[in-house]
Amino acid sequence: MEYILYEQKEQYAVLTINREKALNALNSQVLDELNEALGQVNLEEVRALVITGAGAKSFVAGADIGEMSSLTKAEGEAFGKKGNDVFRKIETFPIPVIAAVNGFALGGGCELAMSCDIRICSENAVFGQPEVGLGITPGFGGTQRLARLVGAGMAKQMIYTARNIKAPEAYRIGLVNEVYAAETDEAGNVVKSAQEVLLAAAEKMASTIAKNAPIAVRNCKKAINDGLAVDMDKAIVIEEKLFGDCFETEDQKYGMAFFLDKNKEKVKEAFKNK
Ligand code: DAK
Repeated sequence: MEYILYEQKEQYAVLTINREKALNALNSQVLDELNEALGQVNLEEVRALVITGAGAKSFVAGADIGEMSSLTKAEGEAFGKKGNDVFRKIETFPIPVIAAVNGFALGGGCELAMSCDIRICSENAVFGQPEVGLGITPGFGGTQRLARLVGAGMAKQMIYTARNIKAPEAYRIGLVNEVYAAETDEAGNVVKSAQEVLLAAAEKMASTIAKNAPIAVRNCKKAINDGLAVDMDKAIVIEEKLFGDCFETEDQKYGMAFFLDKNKEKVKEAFKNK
């Protein structure tokens, strides 16, 4: 693939959008390759996925404006569907997906981050939905996911004004869970860039998730996503079913046996090859 780097690191993987010259803007090829790369994730082994952008300047600076500029209505709709399909694939991906936002996350870039389960960012990150300034509406789910994440009032303000926000404001409104700064020594020299600190944190989170029972983690993602789409009476039923689904699995038997049995080594040994 030309624009996607993918590295599996034991039980988690890092997917990098690698089109640094254009600040990782999403053209059709990037979207196609992203779709293909997701299809190739080994879900037998990988339990959490980190998505980031190449370089320290940009996560994804949006959909490719050059490519979009000459689209007809029909082509625009097809392009929107391509993006929506791949973002929805991320949102409903069986395992948790963490967006490590290392710089600009504008338009389609902000929308890509919002289709992930969790967003963390570097101190130089910038978020925004600048589409109305370009004569279009956010087309990859921005009007829907931003409103759900930060509330309708704040989403409307960001979308109508097309104003970009920096990392501290994104943190304040709940668009990101954490902001990471560069590490400096006593003299103030940078010993680790914010991007390095961010990626290390994203990988640590992915690895922590990967240590937990995989069926339970997957079912939690599904319960939260599916439950949010319906009213509470239906949501509780969704939770009940996914809760019940965990029973009789090796994960559940091991997790509970490990807690209950005083002889932890015996339990580990008994479940070693399961
Ligand atoms: N598309 C294409 N190229 C881009 C790009 C983009 N979104 N963003 C940056 N680049 C390219 C620049 O053209 C430049 O290329 P060269 O001139 O070097 O060839 C290179 O990346 C470096 O960018 P700059 O020279 O501009 O770098 P600066 O540091 O000066 O500025 C910036 C960085 C991020 C502030 C600036 O590049 C910028 O404003 N970029 C555009 C950001 C933006 O407006 N993004 C939103 C795009 S709209 C839909 C589906 C989806 C969408 C809409 C509808 N349908 C339903 C059909 C989504 C829309 C969007 O995402």
